Amino acid sequence: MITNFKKTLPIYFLGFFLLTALYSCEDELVGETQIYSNDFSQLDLRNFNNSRLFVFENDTIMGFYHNEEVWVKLFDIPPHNAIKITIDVLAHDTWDGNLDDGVSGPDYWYFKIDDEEVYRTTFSNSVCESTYCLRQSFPDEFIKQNFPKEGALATNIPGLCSQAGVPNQTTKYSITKTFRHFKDSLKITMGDELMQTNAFSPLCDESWSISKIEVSALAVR
Ligand SMILES: [Ca+2]
Ligand SMILES: [Ca+2]
Repeated sequence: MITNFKKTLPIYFLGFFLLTALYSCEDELVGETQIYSNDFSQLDLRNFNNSRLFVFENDTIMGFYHNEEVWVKLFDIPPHNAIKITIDVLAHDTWDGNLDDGVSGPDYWYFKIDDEEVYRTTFSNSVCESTYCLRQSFPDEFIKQNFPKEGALATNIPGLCSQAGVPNQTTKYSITKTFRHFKDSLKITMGDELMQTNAFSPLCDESWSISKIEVSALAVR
């Protein structure tokens, strides 16, 4: 026993040292203040551009979009050095994920901070069988080969337009990302590059909506 203890003790010390080194490299959160929260239930579209609301599944949400951008500007943000953004996105109908055939995809969704793209992914509402499965990049950024609907917040929502009333044809995702940011104003732009050249109405074939945006100002050191 004593021999074993003597052998393993240095390994414990090494592990402790590595863990300490690892954590000391990470940012420490010392303050967090929520500065914005909008689930559109108050019909609040102040400082938005290209926004529109509709009721879907008894919920007022912003949408729906296909090859469009919508943005919101926030002002008078208290002093901070990072910003945390949560966006809840609904992917309606026949999203084709990473499919790269020049007709149906890829189907990208992205967002920008202060006009600079910071996040880009794809969503897929495809079935996934041994012979047919259109992969998506979410929960990672483009391009990763994840399963359709992977990382979703909810999948049991009917389609909206081309799949109206069909079960499980809208998928809801919640995306939370933290970025370095210092300015007292912030512009968040959400957009897509959807492709469906063979559809009579591409907007009806596949589209997206936003059900919630939350922003927190962070102090990290
Ligand atoms: Ca499609
Ligand atoms: Ca498509």
